Amino acid sequence: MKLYSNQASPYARKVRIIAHELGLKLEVIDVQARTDESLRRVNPLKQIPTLILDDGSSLFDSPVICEYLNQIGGGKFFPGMNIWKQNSGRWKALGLQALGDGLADAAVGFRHEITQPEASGNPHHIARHMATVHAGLDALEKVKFAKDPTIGEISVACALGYIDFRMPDLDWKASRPNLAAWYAKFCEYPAMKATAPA
Ligand SMILES: N[C@@H](CCC(=O)N[C@@H](CS)C(=O)NCC(=O)O)C(=O)O
Repeated sequence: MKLYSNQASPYARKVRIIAHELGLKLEVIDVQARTDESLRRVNPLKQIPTLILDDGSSLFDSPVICEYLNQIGGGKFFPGMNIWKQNSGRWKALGLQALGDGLADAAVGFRHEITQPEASGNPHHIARHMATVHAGLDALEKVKFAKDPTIGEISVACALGYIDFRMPDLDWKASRPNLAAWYAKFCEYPAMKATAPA
């Protein structure tokens, strides 16, 4: 399987973490999604991550690719049914994934605005993205994370890694001590170290 990816992408990092954890070999092709038109041949949305299966078909976006790899690799990152509380673990994990991905969307959107060729970007968009980043972090400060990481925990960690990489001046940790402590511990996983943004 081939993965169109980028070392800085929080979404592609989710996929690389799952593959690393499950011992799945991926041929990783690094691309600049914003400018590389050839990506559109395999993904009409021209986005990474895009996974090319051995039969040549393509899968996107990160939640779909992660669940696919989890299934073929026999992983436990997407909890299933629970006979006492149907689907509770699953919805918690998927809900947390949505929050983590949404936080990444706002941080990526912010970065996109401030790196516009016109230099300053749209102040309304910048303010909206920044408000979402702060609200997302505040919501995560109250979350009780699972001991055995699910796709939810992985998505949140990838979003936080992207924020630290691309928004280094955002001092989010001092006012969110629970989240900061959880994240520091999570960063110790070998899969996190092997996939750090660059
Ligand atoms: N919801 C998508 C988001 C993917 C995404 O936005 N990727 C960015 C890179 S970090 C991208 O490909 N941007 C290029 C573009 O949209 O033109 C996912 O989870 O995979």
